[in-house]
Amino acid sequence: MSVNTARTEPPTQHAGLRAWVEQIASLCKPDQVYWCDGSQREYDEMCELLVKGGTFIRLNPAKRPNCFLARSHPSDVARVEERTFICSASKDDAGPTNNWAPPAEMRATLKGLFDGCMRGRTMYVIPFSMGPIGSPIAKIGVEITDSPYVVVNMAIMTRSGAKVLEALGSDGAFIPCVHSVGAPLAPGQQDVSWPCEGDVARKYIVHFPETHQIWSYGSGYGGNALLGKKCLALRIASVMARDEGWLAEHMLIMGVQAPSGEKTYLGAAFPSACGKTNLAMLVPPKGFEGWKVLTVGDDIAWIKKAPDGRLRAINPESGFFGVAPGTNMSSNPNAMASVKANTIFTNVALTDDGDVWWEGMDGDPPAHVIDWKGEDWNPGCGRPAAHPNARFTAPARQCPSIDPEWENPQGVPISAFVFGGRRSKDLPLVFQAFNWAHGVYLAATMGSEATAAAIGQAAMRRDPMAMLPFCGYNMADYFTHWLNIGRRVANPPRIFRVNWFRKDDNGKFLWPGFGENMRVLKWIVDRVQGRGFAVESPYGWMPRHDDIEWKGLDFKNDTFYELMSVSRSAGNHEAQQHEELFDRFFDRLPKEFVFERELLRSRLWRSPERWELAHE
Ligand code: TSX
Ligand code: MN
Repeated sequence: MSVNTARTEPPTQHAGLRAWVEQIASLCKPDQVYWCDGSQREYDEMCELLVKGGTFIRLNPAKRPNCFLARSHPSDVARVEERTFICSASKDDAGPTNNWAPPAEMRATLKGLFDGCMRGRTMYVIPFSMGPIGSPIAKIGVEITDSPYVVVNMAIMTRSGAKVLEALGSDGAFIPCVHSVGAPLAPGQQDVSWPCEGDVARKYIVHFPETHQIWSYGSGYGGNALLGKKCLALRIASVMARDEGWLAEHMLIMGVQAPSGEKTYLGAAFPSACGKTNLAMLVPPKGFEGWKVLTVGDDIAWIKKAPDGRLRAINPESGFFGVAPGTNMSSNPNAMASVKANTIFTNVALTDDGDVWWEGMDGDPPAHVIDWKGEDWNPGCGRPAAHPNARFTAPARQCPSIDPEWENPQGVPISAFVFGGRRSKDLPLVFQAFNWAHGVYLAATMGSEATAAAIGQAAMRRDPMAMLPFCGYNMADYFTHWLNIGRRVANPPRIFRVNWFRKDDNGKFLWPGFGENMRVLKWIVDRVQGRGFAVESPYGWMPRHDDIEWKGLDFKNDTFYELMSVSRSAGNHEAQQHEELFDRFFDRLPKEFVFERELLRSRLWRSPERWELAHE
């Protein structure tokens, strides 16, 4: 591999940055150092380099212009939560939901692993901004990596290169991120198409929350390697947000525009496999002519109090790193349009005409493809063609529903927070919290069912605010921080819970979901704007059938009441589970949560076994 040697000299006068890069280079011992400038020319050269090295396959330019396919090592296909560490000085500051190791011990381990880990490779320096450059909410990071795959993905997912160095100046603050695939090359040793550490016990995704440092070793995939995303924008940013009085959340940001032109922005958090990207890019259904959903972000929101006292949010990313399987023209036409060009596909299937394919794409499966492992595949062979966690990396600006305001450095004003999980029973389609503290409780008790493949049974996983794998400190303190935020802002956003996934007794989905979710969004917007009607239920404020816009959909009264019903025994079981969830935080848990749980029990006590909305 050869790169332009002109870029081995540091193109910055920032003494701290230059010293840090020198220090990492002397530890990792790469063949050369390359400072990324973030130009299109550099991106094109790097992709060409990846094609020559066998990591990338250029897709058919007539079908997917400027698109590439990468196949990872079969052992390196997802984030490694069991190897993710929060190394705070005190174990209690990481909390019971994070892996913890003593910082000094971990630093010694990392020193050993990184010593000489880039031999035979180029060390790339990527200055990047999370958020529009110069935004008062944005932060600058610098990722050092030995993976050119990371360089080109970071070029899509973040604003990176020379313009970031310029913003950093000679003494600006940056978050240092060190990444290595952990596969040094001996002199003359042939590289492989996806170098990584094969032994999962030697992979490390490490965060030092007190010093804002990130070290990642052994994996080249997604959140393990693109350190601006989960590591910086969530785990480290959540710590900075606690200390500086803002929120770093695992949320999509969307605008709902009414025919009148009125625009209402929401932040929404869902655990994985709930269709967050689909919601962010929703296409309004029949009956909603003149309405628009506008996408600001699909994964992460940084939310800060503006000078007027209201909360405003930015999307710190500039691309989508979305799950490909299940994405099609009916589930998400805007995502399909976003990946038409200039996109990197990872672990999807390659068609005979040089295009991509995955399970759940429109139309019949092709008669033959090369699967994500590089092997021949046909519809009857019994294996998936794309890995279930196969991804696309696409520029956000290519999304047809992207909001004209998506790069506003001041962010967009947030009027509501929506939290939702995948719950096949007991939880209604939508309800609104009685107040901020109740809403924080609803968010913290969110959970989702993941099918345990072995028994085909749904197992509930609580995932407070969808932040369980992403909070860089003790989650009890995180709940307290949320409670505090509500006291500090003017007009705190209203808080809602949704559940698109409730099933009837025959196992059939009660709610059509997808574009039809617009009807729920409209009720949320009406509530926020002070014109929506609701009744009180044990869980929160709920719409009656008449309070939802049904134009264009024939949705029966009785089905709606089944979808919205609350069972007292199920509610009590739920409250019991909340208690078990929160017990592990001991006395660090905010007292409000104990009282919210007892208030829930009191409301259930006063309700009939099966609480139903009054039929009109
Ligand atoms: O993304 C989904 N959303 C949100 C869309 C804006 N999915 C896919 C989840 C996997 C990522 C959904 N699946 C949604 C949903 O609202 N709802 C469902 C469940 C469902 C699936 C199929 C049907 C209905 C509901 N089909 C028919 O009714 C014909
Ligand atoms: Mn995510």
